[in-house]
Amino acid sequence: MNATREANFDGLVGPSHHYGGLSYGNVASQASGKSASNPRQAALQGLEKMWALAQRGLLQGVLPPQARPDVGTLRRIGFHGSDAEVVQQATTQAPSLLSACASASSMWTANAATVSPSADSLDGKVHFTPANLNSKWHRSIEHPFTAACLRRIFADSQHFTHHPALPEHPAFGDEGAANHTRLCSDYGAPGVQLFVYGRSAFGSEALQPQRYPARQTREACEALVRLHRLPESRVVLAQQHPYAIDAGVFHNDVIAVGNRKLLLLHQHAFLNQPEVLQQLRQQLGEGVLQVAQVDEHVLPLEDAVSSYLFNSQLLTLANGDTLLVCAEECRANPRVLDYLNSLRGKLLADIQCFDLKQSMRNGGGPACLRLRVVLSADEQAAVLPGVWLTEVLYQQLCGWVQDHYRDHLTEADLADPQLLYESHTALDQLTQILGLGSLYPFQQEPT
Ligand code: SUG
Repeated sequence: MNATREANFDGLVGPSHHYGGLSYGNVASQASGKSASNPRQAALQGLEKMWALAQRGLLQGVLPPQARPDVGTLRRIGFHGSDAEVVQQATTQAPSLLSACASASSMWTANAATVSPSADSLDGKVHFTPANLNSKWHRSIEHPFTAACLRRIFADSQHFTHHPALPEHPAFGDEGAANHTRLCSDYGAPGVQLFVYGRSAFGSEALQPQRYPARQTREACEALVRLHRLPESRVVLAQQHPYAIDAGVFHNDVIAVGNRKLLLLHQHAFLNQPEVLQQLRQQLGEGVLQVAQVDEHVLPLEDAVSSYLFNSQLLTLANGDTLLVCAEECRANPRVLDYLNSLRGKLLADIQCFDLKQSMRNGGGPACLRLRVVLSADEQAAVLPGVWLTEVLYQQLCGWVQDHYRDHLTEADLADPQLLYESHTALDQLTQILGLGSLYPFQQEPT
């Protein structure tokens, strides 16, 4: 029996979850901007998905939210005094900066890092590189905590290698696993890693997006391949289709999802798509890759973006069957539903839908909420045990959310220093629940 499995580490939604309209090019974030959110419901929706998947026998982990508002960053840009004074000054002088520093965006852990399994790396280690996320300021402040958190959870240097985030310059724009797909015949066997970029910093793509920014660069992908010690013969680099970016596909995981041998994607996922697919087929070996391509006339890009079909999770159940986990929005769209029903019983053994509206309204579907980490049995045993979702932990976390989270939050509420204190109290308790030890800056310095 092969004990190597894929674990999904979902981000717990933080207490300051709100709609800041912060992500230009992410149509849901732009459309929801300034409306009221419900952080409690958001966190519970995420936990419900995690627990449902754990109950299906999948390896499910939890990653903690970041401390927000990020008073350290607000101090770095000149606000000063006590935490309450910092928040108060930012409220009056620069409310949009306060909103950015209060974003709960670390919940989308598909953007936390790029992870390569040990079966693929030449040195036999699991490699982690936190994403610098430098295309959006509110996300560019995530990586220092992400790095600390991943180092704490995957601490054993015999198995895990941690790299710092790539240089913080647009030339190395890196959005993490959202633009990275690993395909393989079996989790424990060497796989092929597909890295997707939207632009080259030093090259010149003939075709570029015209409307929305391309977040990931080719240079970042190449750096990750080198850092993670991946053999060139098992790596494919592909340019995301500029039309897709302009239609609101700001990450590749909004237009393609792959797991093991199966790649589900839209016709306009990549530029030169037939060549990309041919390269993948060649590298994986004859007859391994199964491609389910959805053409524009079956499912226009607009429906793909509004339903987030391709932001589904493809998961392998214990009996080898494939489960597709999608957002409720897929069931509500007749074209998507027809398409999904056509796959049921063929490529997909089962389909499970979740209500993730709180996250979806900021452009985060099921796959955005999780970071995949393929782990051998020894590597699984080396993970900090408190982050694995058990029934006890699930109940504890639901109670913790009920105790500490508000059920209504607008941008105006970010001005309330009480929100920051509530959040610190909650996160302090969370580190105890998960057995993380002191991890947050507010736990280390007097405030
Ligand atoms: O980076 N939204 C996130 C959504 C990330 C989704 N992740 C993946 N596709 N993997 C983003 O655009 C919106 C925050 C706001 O507007 O309040 C935001 O950051």
